[in-house]
Amino acid sequence: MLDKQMAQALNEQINKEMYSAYLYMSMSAYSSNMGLKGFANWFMVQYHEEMFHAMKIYEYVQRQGEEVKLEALQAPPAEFSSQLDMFTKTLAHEQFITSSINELMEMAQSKKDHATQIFLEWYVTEQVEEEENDNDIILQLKLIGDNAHALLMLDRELAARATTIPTDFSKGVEAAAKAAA
Ligand code: OFO
Repeated sequence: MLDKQMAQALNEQINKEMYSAYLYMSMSAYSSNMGLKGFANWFMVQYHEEMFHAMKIYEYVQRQGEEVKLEALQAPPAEFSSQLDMFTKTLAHEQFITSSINELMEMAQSKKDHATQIFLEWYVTEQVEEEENDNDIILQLKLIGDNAHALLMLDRELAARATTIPTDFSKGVEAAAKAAA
C-alpha cells in the first residue's frame, strides 16, 4: 500500500533519475566529441546507473499497486567548458538528488511508511558513494590543471570503469540486479 502523495513524489523522483541519465549521456557525448573516450565511458556507465535508479522506483511503485506516471524530460546542457566543469556540475546535481532522496525519506517517515523507508535506504547509501566518486575525480582534475598528458592518463583510467548494473529489465529490476551481482 502506498499513500497517493508518496506515490506522486516517487513518480517525480523517476523523472529526476531519468534526467540524471540524460545529463550524463550528454556529458558522455561531449567527452567523446573531445576525443576523451575514457571520460565518455565513465559517463556512459553513469547513464546506466541512473537508468537503474529510475527503474528500481518504477518497479517499486508498481509492486505497491500504484500507477507510474512519466513526465516530460528537461533537455540537459550540451556544452561544457572543461572536464572539471562537467564533474563540478555532476557533483552539484548529485547533491540536489541527495536532498531529493532525503525529502522522500522524511515524507515516508512522517507517513509511518516503513516499506518505503526501507526501500529508500538503498538510495541514501548510494548517494554517499556517488558524491564521493565525484569529489575524488574533481580533486584529481584540480591537480591536473592544464597538463594535457596527465588528463590523458586520467582518461585511460576512466576507460577501465565497468558496470555490473543490469540493462535488461524485462524480467524485473530486482531479479536483474540479483542475476548481475
Ligand atoms: Fe546519481 O544517483 Fe541517481 O540520480
